[in-house]
Amino acid sequence: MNTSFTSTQTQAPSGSVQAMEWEERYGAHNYHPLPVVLDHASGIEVFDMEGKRYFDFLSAYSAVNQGHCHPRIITAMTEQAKRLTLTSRAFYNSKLGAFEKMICELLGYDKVLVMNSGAEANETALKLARKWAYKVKGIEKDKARIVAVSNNFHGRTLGVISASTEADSTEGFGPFLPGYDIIPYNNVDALEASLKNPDVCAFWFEPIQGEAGVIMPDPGYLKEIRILCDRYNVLMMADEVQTGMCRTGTMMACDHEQVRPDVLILGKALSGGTMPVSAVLADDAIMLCIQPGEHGSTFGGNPLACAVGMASIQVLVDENLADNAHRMGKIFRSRMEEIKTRTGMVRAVRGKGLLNAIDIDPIGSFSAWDICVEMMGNGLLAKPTRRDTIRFAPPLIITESQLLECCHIIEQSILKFS
Ligand code: IF1
Repeated sequence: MNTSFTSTQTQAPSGSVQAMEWEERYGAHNYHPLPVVLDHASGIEVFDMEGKRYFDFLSAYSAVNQGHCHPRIITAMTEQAKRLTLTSRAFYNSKLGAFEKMICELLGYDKVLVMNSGAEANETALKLARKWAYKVKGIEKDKARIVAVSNNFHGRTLGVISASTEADSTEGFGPFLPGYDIIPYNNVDALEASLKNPDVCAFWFEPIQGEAGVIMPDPGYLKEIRILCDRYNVLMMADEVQTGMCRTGTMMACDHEQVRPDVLILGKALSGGTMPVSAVLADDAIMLCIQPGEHGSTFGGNPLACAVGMASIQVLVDENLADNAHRMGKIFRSRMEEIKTRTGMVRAVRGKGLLNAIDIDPIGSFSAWDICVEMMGNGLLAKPTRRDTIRFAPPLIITESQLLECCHIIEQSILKFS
């Protein structure tokens, strides 16, 4: 084993080509990125190593809602980083209580459990639901079941992918965690039938399915979930890791139907894209089912994460980013509908706020990936979620003039294949 570092191991790549070569040679091949190497960013603009500018229409999968390197968030981060970054939860720290108070009062829950990644927050919610099943609902030990929906995405950990219906997420990773019932999304009858099983403790869903291709449920679906979960004494567990934090034009996507989940799962933009910060919110009857020593994480609730979390939430509120997402989203979808009519190459446009997607109707042999490569060449970054679906999710700070410029880039890129 090499125990002495040499100078070559601390060098920066000479440029994008070498950066990609190094990733190919030394990195796991668990992604297939677009061939662009990002080096610095501000707001909705990202720049590659050669200084070329791109408009970011992915926002790191909705983690950069506040815009890249938001000054207020970076200031909070750097000031806290010089003061105290990590204590573990073996001790109190001066930032966690303030963050917990702020987020619980803002979102209207008794308590919050702060974790790191979105997958960890979902795993935490699953464990909470099971604890509640045995301690409150009275389900027989080890019999609790959780209902999930097909085409779900909640993260990559084994407990989470055990409920996945996607081959990419599950193939070759078995055996899986038992105790899940899978039903179709957006199907109230199937939901009611599944909740009649007295061993069911929770219904776990995304208010809009992001990875599945920005799949929107019918109006009223969220309200129906709330009614049925109340009727059958089942926890309504909303994964708002991607749809939350103002992305869909309201603080949470469940707000569109004035629905309050029993368990609310957050991540991504909770940190403004600076570091992993996730959270699970619930009232005491649920949250206190977990007692000291039964769950935790080294970094969960660290003071740096809490300082960043408070600044990230403050930016969303102070800059009215939900309202901007709502207004800009309407303009974006109307421009996409125009492109659909004009080019005849777009099969569908859908979305809410600034979480949108188009289905490409490939006339020839080109795919959504080809269009994304073309858009990249024209200075806009987006990525397909399925073969023919492109998700568009810019930072929520985007202005109308930037949005219209980007719609022009999207249209020109699509027309290249007509
Ligand atoms: C990847 C997808 C998006 C999420 C929801 C939990 C998590 C995610 C609704 C887990 C994470 C990310 C993960 C990233 C790509 C991206 C993604 F394509 F994978 F599905 F956005 F749609 N709940 N989504 O969307 O949060 O543990 O990643 O912090 O894994 O490739 P995480």
